[in-house]
Amino acid sequence: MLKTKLWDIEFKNPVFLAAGVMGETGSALKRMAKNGAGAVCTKSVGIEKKPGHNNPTMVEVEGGFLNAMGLPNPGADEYAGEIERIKDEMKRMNVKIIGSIYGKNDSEFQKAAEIIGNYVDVLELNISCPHAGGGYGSSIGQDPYLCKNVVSAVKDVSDIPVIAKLTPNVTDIKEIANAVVNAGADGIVAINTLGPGMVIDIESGVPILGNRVGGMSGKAVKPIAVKNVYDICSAVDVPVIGVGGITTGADAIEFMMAGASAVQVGTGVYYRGYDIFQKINNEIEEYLLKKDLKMSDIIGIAQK
Ligand code: RRO
Repeated sequence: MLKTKLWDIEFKNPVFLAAGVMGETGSALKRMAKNGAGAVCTKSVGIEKKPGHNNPTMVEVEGGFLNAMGLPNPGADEYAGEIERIKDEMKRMNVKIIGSIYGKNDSEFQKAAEIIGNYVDVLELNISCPHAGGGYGSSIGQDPYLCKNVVSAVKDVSDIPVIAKLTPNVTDIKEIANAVVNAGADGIVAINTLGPGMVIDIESGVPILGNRVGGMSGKAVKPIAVKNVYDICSAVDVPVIGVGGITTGADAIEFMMAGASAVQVGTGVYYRGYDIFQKINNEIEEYLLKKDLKMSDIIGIAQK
């Protein structure tokens, strides 16, 4: 009932692990797979090892979390080894792997794609981190010209689906969606975290995050994510994966009604535990059974 075909890949269900949460090691990915995710996405990986920002890298706020992890990762070559170790078991469980990659220019994205692309089912381009600095992240995702160049550079060296993860911190999300799709993106993931924002400790007067500012995730960003997905789906004709504050089956259904073909869960893992994937799948199934509907009946109905 929950089987979802995107491109020529069949996913056992449409509830995936989002980039950045529980994705720093192969064993963490495997754990999410065992808890019912239809696919798991790696932490964003670049061509070189990066230590990330100083602690604290995450702080809870009303309605969500603010994070500035700072792209910590062991580099593409070493991360490829992490995936290699879990590959067979993921196949046995029928859970697909999405490799999230980042870079500061076309050639860095291309190199990361050439390495990670050999180990995963789908490549997700992170052009949207709101606090990455150094030419990474949303400085690419806010500029349609840079978006187009990164996507076409990666498409030139890839024979698996390439999807772009977009930032909500733009004036015209449809313009960005059109730019990545015209450059050959096979799908879109929306949204990355909102902001950046800041939380200040009023005893010391010092911003709490080590990086001072960070991206907002969790329940409070959900309406913004739903609207972005809705707008993107009205502008382009590729599969869209919705992400941003999804905690329940009802949340996932809302994204599907906006037009998403699948969803990703990140911060929700902190609210409902590792088995959130199984829980959301059960809740979607209960809804569909109760209403006597199929998933294809609800995808995009809010567009009508
Ligand atoms: O590592 C991070 O700080 C981070 C990344 Br790469 C991202 O894309 N989004 C986010 O909120 N944090």
